Amino acid sequence: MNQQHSQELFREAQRYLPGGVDSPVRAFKTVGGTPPFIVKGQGARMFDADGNEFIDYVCSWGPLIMGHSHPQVVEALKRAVERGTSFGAPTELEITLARMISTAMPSIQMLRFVNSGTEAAMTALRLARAYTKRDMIVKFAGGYHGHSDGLLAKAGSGVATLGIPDSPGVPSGYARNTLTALYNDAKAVEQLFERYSEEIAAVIVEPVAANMGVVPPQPGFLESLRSLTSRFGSLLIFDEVITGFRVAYGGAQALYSITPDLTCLGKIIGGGLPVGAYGGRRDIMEMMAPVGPVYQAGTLSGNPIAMTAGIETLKLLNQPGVYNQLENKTASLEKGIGTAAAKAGIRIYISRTASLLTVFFTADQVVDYESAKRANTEEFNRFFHVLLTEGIYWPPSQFEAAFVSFAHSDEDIQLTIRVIGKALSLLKK
Ligand code: KE4
Repeated sequence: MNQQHSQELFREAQRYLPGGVDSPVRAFKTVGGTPPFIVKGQGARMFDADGNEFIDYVCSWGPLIMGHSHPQVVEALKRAVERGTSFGAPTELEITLARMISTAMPSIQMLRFVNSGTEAAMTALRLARAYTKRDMIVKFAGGYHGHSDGLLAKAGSGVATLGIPDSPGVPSGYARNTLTALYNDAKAVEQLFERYSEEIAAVIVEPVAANMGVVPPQPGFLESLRSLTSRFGSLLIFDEVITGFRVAYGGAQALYSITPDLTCLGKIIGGGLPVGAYGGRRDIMEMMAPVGPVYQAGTLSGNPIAMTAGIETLKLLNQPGVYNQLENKTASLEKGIGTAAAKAGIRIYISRTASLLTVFFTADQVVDYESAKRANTEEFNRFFHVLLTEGIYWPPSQFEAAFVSFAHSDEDIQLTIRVIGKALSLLKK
């Protein structure tokens, strides 16, 4: 695959941007090689600076569930941009998108738009702390909720100990209030509550984990978190930045029939433009300024261009049969990969929820971050590069999700399966 122009651009980018990127995973550091510099996205495809064409399974890390440059979104954006890009004043578009979200997810009685999932999760935790007057939070190893200081923390030695920073620059004082448990281990969460009961403000969880690779909740796990937080007067925060409008139109809270107290959203609700949101129970949300004392603000929050892209995307999703087709496309991909792996004699574990999928290079079941980390990343990296060379743009990390969009045709899926079959058979050699 000719990457001469991307290589030149990557060198130049690294003069101005750390690692040549604006978000670390894009630099291909764990898989190696040169990231293609993209010039265009269309439907399920992306095109790079050297003229290479890829079937895209990153989809901007989730937002583009209807594919790149969907005509309905593009046309609406063209009209919107001619009316102005930002006013720093309220618009009806914010009401429209907020109403669509609240109708889809009734637990969200009230919400506020921000500009990223990080802002949404950061503010939801500030709000939970203010509402409960407690400082501690519980998260899960391998769970990612954006890069705010308190969330870049990992378990200290042993589970029921205070958190320690997971990145330089995070003060230990911030990290110590973050307790960590293993995903799907409700018993560990109960132990944390028994030890820190009156101090835990909230549990924040990806209702389908997707930042350690895709790891669905085991039966009873989410229900346990709901009952524990209710029992101890803490809040349950669903981080649905990935799962919101992805695993169902009503998100994971609809799929698993769990009502969280607060929900974080992002990605799809912006339709490819920067949008995040946090929302939930009215009595909690009305603590936010200017109604209540908890402060949060944002220059471009709810801007009309981003709102337009989100509104059009949700309109497209809220059509009969869309999620059935997404399910069928991804189930077909999953089946084809399984068949190809069996034929190649390669032991993999495919983990899927709806149109989220991860191929783990391990023979064992993956139920949490510890089991995910046992995957063979060297095999994954070789797999990744065969796919890229053959025109399949797979997520450049074993610990990320592949995203199938409505724009992926049956032919795209069959072509992908053939290429994956080739990649797996080459691993055998
Ligand atoms: P952003 O700040 O990147 O918009 O959202 C942070 C975030 C919050 N919650 C969940 C569950 C998330 O997955 C994310 C961000 N997801 C990553 C992909 N795993 C974004 C890709 C990247 O970091 O470049």
